[in-house]
Parts: sequence; C-alpha cells; structure tokens
Amino acid sequence: MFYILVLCVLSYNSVTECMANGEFRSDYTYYNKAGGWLKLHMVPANWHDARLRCQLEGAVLASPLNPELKSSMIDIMGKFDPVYTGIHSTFSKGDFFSIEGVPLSAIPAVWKHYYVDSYADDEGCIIMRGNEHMGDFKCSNVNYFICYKRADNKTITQNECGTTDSEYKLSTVTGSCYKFHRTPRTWSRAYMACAAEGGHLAIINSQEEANVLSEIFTAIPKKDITKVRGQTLAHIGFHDWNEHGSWLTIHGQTLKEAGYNTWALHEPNNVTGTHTGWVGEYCGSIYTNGQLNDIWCDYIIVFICEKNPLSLAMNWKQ
Ligand SMILES: *[C@@H]1O[C@H](CO)[C@@H](O)[C@H](O)[C@H]1NC(C)=O
Ligand SMILES: *[C@@H]1O[C@H](CO)[C@@H](O)[C@H](O)[C@H]1NC(C)=O
Ligand SMILES: [Ca+2]
Ligand SMILES: [Ca+2]
Repeated sequence: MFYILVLCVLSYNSVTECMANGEFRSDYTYYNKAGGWLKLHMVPANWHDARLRCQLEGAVLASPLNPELKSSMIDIMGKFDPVYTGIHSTFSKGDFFSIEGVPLSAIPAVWKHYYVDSYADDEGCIIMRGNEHMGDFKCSNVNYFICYKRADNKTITQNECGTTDSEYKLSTVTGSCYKFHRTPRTWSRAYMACAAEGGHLAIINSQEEANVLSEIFTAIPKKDITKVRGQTLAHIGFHDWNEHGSWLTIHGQTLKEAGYNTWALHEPNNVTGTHTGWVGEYCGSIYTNGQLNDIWCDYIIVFICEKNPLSLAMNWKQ
C-alpha cells in the first residue's frame, strides 16, 4: 500500500526524528500510481523556462506518458489548468516527442476541441487540460507546469545537505552547503539555478565564509572557467537592486550587515564593456581569492550556490 517506508528514531535530545526512506525533495509529492514524485508549479512560465526549471530541480517537465501518470497529473493540477506537458517539437517542426523521447503517437492523448494544428506554423509545445484534452501552443506563451521524478525502484536518499544532488558539499566551518556551477550563466539564470536546487546564490557572511568560497573556487581547474577580461570570476548573491552604487545581498542586507565587505583592489569599478557596449556593472561576483567585484549582469560566467541543509530536507522533528 505505502511505497515509502517512514523510519522514526529517538535521537539524543529526546525528540522523535522521522526520515522517509526513499524521498526526493520536500516540495515534491509521491504518487503511487505515477511511480514517482510530482510538483505543480503555480507560477506560469514559457515552455523553455518550464523545462529548464524542472531539469534544475532534478526532474523532467511531466508528460502524460501512460494513463496512471496522466491521472496523477490531473489530480495535482487542480484549478491550475492548463499545464504545459514536456511534449514539444522545438528541435524540428512537426516532430513531437516528450522530454524522455516518447513520440506523440505513443502517448494516450485526447484530442477534442484542441488538436495539433501547428497554427501559424509556430506552435511547437503541447498543453493538457484538467479534462484530458490536449493541444499545441506557441512555446513563448506562459502556462502552469508539472515536474516529474520517476522512482525507478531505486531508493533515493538525501545527503547531509538535504538534497539528492551530490555536488552540494557541507562546510563544517559555516554549516552551509555549497555547489560550484561550472556551466556558466547570466546572473539572473544563475539565481534561478540556485533557487531550483533549494538554495540561493552564495551570500558571504564572514571572512571565514569568504575563505571557504575561495578554497572551492581555487580548487576548480582554471581551464574549466570562463575568463572575464583575463580575470576569473563567479557570480554570487549580491546586487545593486537597480539603486546604482548601493549594494545589498539578495536577502536585503547591506554587505556590512551581512558580515563581509571586502572589495578587491579598484573595485567596484563599474566598467563599460568596450566590445559588448554593456554599460554599468550592477551584479555581484567574487574573484578566486574571495574578494568582491561588480560585474555585468548579462555576463555569462560560473557561479556558486549556497544551501541550508534543512531546505528540501525530508527529516523533521516533532
Ligand atoms: C520495479 O519493480 C517492479 C516490482 O518488483 C517490477 O515489476 C518492475 O519491472 C520494476 N521496474 C523497473 C523499472 O525496474
Ligand atoms: C555606472 O556607469 C553607468 C554608465 O556610465 C552610469 O550610468 C551609472 O550611474 C554608473 N553607476 C555608478 C554607481 O557609478
Ligand atoms: Ca552564507
Ligand atoms: Ca568590476
């Protein structure tokens, strides 16, 4: 009946700690009939962002691949109707597949008032309604969406960072977990990636934490890192919040209040990119030595996420 085994142990401080064995993330719900976890995203997104957000969460943009999964999707959808499915033809017009590669013809779809008509030649993404009806939409439209993580019969366990993502490592110095992202992104997309992982762009709260980030950054082979004007930089969690010259962390504190205010020599220097024409550096980054730098927000560089081990964690105290 119950797929998930819940283990409870009496811990040293006499509170009962329970851990669901085989849990993915606390923001996902296990659906027995779907054979996996689902999460409804109630903030609509265009299809490409929906797909990326599911991927960054460690899941896939859900498609009604079989009647059980479809029924679970309709259950979780509720009034957030319609949802994007993972079925798309964004690689080649007319070739519709789910993210997993299942062709549209193999999907138990109901075509009634909607159908795949490729209207105006630019409808490459499939939505589903609560009444099972499906149709194709322009991928730039925004819709609700559902992410799916198949259970695969394997026991999925969270690590000490409260995530199934093994790239998060706990620092005993700060009590936070960190992940260095080698895939470069703009500051805003970096923010999105960290948020999807249950964390945030790293916020430096002490010289000790700056040293921890510097150690992580220094350990990455230089050849793996995009250089900016000959310098190696990573996005972190501070920004001028469009009040040019006044820097706050992404959690709203001044750098001084947050506990670390050490700019690199000659920074912030608000450079204008002579080649790119980019004006003003309004986003936060660090050099490998952990010192602060202002950077163009659209500059695509590596970044560091920080995560509280309790965010997304499945064990709780009562
Ligand atoms: C999962 O386990 C069930 C029951 O043991 C089995 O029938 C099924 O084939 C397994 N699925 C996978 C993907 O291994
Ligand atoms: C940064 O440079 C831009 C372009 O010259 C300017 O508009 C802006 O006010 C500058 N910001 C600061 C804080 O000096
Ligand atoms: Ca921190
Ligand atoms: Ca700068």
